[in-house]
Amino acid sequence: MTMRIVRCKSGRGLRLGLWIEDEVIDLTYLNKIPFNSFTDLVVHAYRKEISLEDFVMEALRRNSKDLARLPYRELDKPDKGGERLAIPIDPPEIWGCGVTYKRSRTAREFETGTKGIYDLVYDAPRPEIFFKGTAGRCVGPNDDICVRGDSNWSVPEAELAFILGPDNSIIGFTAGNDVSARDIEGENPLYLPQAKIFEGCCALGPSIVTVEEVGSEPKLEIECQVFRSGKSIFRDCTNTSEMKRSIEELKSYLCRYNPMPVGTTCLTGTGIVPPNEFSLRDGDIVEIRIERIGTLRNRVRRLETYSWSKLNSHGSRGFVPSLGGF
Ligand code: DO4
Ligand code: MG
Repeated sequence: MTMRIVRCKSGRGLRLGLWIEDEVIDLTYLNKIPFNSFTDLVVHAYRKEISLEDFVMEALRRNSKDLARLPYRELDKPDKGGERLAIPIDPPEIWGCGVTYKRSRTAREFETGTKGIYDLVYDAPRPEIFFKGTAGRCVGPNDDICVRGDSNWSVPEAELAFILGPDNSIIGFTAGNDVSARDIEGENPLYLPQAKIFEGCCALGPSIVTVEEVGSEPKLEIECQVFRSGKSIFRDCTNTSEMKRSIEELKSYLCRYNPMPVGTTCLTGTGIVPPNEFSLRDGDIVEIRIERIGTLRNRVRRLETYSWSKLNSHGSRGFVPSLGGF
């Protein structure tokens, strides 16, 4: 049994859930304590000096009869009302690692026509780490990811993401889509922040698998598939065992001289790159499946004009307290 944490949203606010097999159990109130987020659970267990797993399992045993349950497949649907999956965490900061797989190095060399810097960073002791965004730019399962209106060559990047807890510990993993504008980075690598950070530039979900479940250096299958007008137009797979660097190495560079708030999420780089002639289009559906985490599905929306109100539509994810089960 894999222990996976999800969140669900409805008109009544956000709820925390435990996804076991094909059902989701409402964890928002355990032992009469409200848990609004995965990090609340982690911090609670940390203070009690017990493992997260033991805390949740014990609370389930005690509260089992009172906890609402829903089939997972009923929650994994686009935002059309009713209970549905939400982003599993609101990361205060999202960071990304680059050129951690050979495939990514080759892709960067092609798009920039530059060999040196990507070769060097692939082999250097210090990894490439960049700022990717904030919760307000990030979406959850079945939300829209965006491509920039000033890019004609944008791609999904399917990546394992780790989540930091107290004392820079890794507390769990989720799937991430590091949507990137290859033409903008390709024009000049100094444009990297513009290639990486924009409205809807990152998706996370559908669940968080705990570090107790998969270990601190998990070896997991990653698959990325893109559908256009209902047909699969791209599909490829990799495994995190193909990564050049360890998770520990990435985390230690990320946290050097850099205080990380609890919940910071870091994408570990892509090992899947679509063919060079491929670009995402408005209406495409991107699916990223990571073993033990699930399938993160998002529709693509092309941003034509800059709009502050649209930017805000991804931004307000604060918890709205609500009582009752699913
Ligand atoms: O150098 C640019 C970033 C590369 C990246 O995001 C990746 O390898 O996943
Ligand atoms: Mg990436």
